[in-house]
Amino acid sequence: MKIKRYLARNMKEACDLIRNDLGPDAVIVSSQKIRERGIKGFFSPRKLEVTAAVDETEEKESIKVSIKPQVKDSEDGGLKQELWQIKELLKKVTEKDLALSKKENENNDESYNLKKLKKALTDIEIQPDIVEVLLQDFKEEDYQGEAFKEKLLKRAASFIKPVTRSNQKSNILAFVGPPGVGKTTTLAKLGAHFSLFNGLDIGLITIDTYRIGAVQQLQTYGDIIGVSVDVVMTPGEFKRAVEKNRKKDLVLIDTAGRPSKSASQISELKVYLQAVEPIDIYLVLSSETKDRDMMRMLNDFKMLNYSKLIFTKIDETEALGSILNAAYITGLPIAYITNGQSVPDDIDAGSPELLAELILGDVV
Ligand SMILES: Nc1nc2c(ncn2[C@@H]2O[C@H](COP(=O)(O)OP(=O)(O)OP(=O)(O)O)[C@@H](O)[C@H]2O)c(=O)[nH]1
Ligand SMILES: [Mg+2]
Repeated sequence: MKIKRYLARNMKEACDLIRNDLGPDAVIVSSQKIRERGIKGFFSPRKLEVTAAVDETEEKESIKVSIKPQVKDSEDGGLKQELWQIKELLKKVTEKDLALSKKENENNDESYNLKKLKKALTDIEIQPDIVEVLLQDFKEEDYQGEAFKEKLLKRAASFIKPVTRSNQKSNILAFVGPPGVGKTTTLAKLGAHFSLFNGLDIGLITIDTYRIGAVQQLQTYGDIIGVSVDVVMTPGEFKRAVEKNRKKDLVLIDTAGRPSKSASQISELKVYLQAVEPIDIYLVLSSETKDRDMMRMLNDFKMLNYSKLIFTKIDETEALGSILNAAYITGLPIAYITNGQSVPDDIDAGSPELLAELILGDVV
């Protein structure tokens, strides 16, 4: 076997060279484009390097045109040869391989549905770990349709604890939380409901002498409901005001908004609230709050021993997942949700089923 390397500008020129040199029996073993060595090669066009071989023992007549099938006397002959090899390889793909790849595609479709669902759930700010628990034990084929929706809503509702007689500690309720979340408005909505519609005897107390206009704000609501408001400046006054109102059906206590990062301001409030026992403390949070901040607030207000949650402003956001996170992580009941500024209308009891529908209704 004689093997030789040729440099040419194109395949036609290479074939001519090979035919002239090795004769018509030669076959091309390989071909590649290269640059000639040295500075001259760097600046000149790339050349074609072709390796050809001829078996000197074979009868010349029998393999006359063995060069021909591999190159068609043109520069793209090498490419055509490669295409032919690829075609041959493709032919070797068996039925089994095809069936396998079809199955793989189907699986990808399924996980695509699951991915889409998970993304939709995390987009409304449900934490990824809670999404996993939410979808636990569902089957791939379940991820769509009415039956799935029903099951998912049921599962989400099971994460939310309802308010029951057994978890109502007291008829004295204090509303605490960060500034501006809607504590006073929510208190007024409840006061008006229980007083005007349920005929209960209501007491109103405020320990918010911090913000200008806060007392006046509650006073206005008190006038509408038809009850006076006790304004207290010290823990001692607070205790006495509660004692004075204790016989009432319901005593609602307004507090100054405390920034959750300010442990000292929350501690000040704690001194007041500790003066009264038993007391049910409701942490009021705005559902507009980012989940990460919401988690921090739940933590920062822990020192007040709140036992129920209220979420306001659900009319202001489409991503209500953090409500589900809060319910799941704290295990505390969601007493109320509010959905507007109108007193007393825009408030609802936070029933688990209603909340599940509100949170997930648009996703599934
Ligand atoms: N859109 C909407 N606005 C609300 C809701 N609840 C309260 N607000 C508005 O939120 C603003 C603040 O409400 P407040 O009740 O004064 O809030 P707060 O928590 O008592 O505020 P501070 O006492 O200053 O901490 C007011 O403009 C309310 O009308 C609600 O559910 N939806
Ligand atoms: Mg207020």
